[in-house]
Amino acid sequence: MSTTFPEGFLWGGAVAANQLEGAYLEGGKLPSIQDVMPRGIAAPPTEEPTPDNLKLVGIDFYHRYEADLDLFAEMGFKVFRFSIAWSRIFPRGDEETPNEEGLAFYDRLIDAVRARGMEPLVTISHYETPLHLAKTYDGWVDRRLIGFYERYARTLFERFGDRVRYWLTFNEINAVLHAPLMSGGIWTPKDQLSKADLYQAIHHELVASASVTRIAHELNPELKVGCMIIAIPTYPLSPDPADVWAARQSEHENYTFGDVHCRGAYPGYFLRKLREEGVELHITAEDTETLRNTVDFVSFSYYMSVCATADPAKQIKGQGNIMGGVPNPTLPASEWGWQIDPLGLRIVLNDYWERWGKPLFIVENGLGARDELVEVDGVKTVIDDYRIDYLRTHLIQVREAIADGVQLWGYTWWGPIDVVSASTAQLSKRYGFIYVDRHDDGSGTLERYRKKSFDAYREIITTNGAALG
Ligand code: BGP
Repeated sequence: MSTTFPEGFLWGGAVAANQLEGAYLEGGKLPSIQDVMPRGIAAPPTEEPTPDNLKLVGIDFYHRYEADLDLFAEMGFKVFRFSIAWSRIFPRGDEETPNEEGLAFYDRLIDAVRARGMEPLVTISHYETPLHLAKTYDGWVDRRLIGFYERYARTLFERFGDRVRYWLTFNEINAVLHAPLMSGGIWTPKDQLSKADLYQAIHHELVASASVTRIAHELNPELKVGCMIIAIPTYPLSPDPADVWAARQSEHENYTFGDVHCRGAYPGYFLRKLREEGVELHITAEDTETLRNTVDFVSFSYYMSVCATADPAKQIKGQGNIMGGVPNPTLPASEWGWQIDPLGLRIVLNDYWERWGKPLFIVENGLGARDELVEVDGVKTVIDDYRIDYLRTHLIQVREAIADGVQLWGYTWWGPIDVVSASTAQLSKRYGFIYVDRHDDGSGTLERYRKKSFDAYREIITTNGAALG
């Protein structure tokens, strides 16, 4: 069967500053929340950065990006998604003027990306709120974050808007429901955080997202601004209508974010939930007006699906899955308990397209696995057939969805080079087509090696998907 990927489809890879740059205090940068999260979301943060935190060095992308971009170009990337570390631009977050050294670093990075024929796709905030904003303001619980974020985003649009067309406002914005510190910079421990504060923080982020969408369009109508959500299709555990409704309610939790971004107002089911939980959000008339600035496209990450049930006896939480949900008895799982469901990606693509009618962009998809570096004909590599299989089976479903009529702009694999994991802060949870010699104990040379999947992805890209067969 011949390829059905459209001409100009944006193939590529995605990373986040805090997971690969390292250089956590260079160029005027101050710590972000990630620099005090040595165990990811598996343990509370530390007061100060500690040497066991792998993110302080990352994979040293800050100093090695030229060579890494060469490898991405060798695979044929048409797009490279990365984030800008807020704490490089506004080190504390609440300054009046940006840090020129930070801006200059991203000038160089963006130019290097474009020089290799790749389109930059920039995440403005990817789980890396400046630490000062978290500790002093309790992150997005405080309304003043809207103003700080607007200033930060405007600075980026003004500086880079001539070279960066695609922007994402918040990585996986719905993750704040489950990981308030990582996602919302909220310093109050999760078990002490009130529903009212959590929803108020969500409201502030949604207003900020809409506001900078407007700013971007005012500055340059050519800019394309998207939201970014975790797509996690939720299936009923049984055909019992009560389970079907439980699944729908869980989908609603995540739909809320896309509904506001695409329709410009809160959906009725969310307002009902607030009423029932006794939460009264502080929404100004100006907020309501601002929310009307809807996004140009919807981007999402997709790793797995889950199930839901109304039966309390069957409410088992899947291992390693940050969004909760009951494991699906019909699916295999990764070593970290993330269930593998290629068809779920076709389901999500159809669902989002039908629901919102906006162009879609898959900005994360991938498999975290333990890899073994071996030598084949004198060359060090990893025989990662499991990763190739994940890639191929998911892309085949993407192709099906495109044939179903879904408008999809592109696909960026998560972590095309091994990076530090967001949820566990390990390096042993590898996603890359490129192996990085660095380990959980901090040892390693940081050398890079092409895995078997490197060639597989290159072939898929260079044939615009025809190599999928
Ligand atoms: C998403 C994040 C990424 C990334 C990915 C894989 O939730 O946006 O930052 O890390 O998941 O997750 P992990 O690194 O926890 O395996």
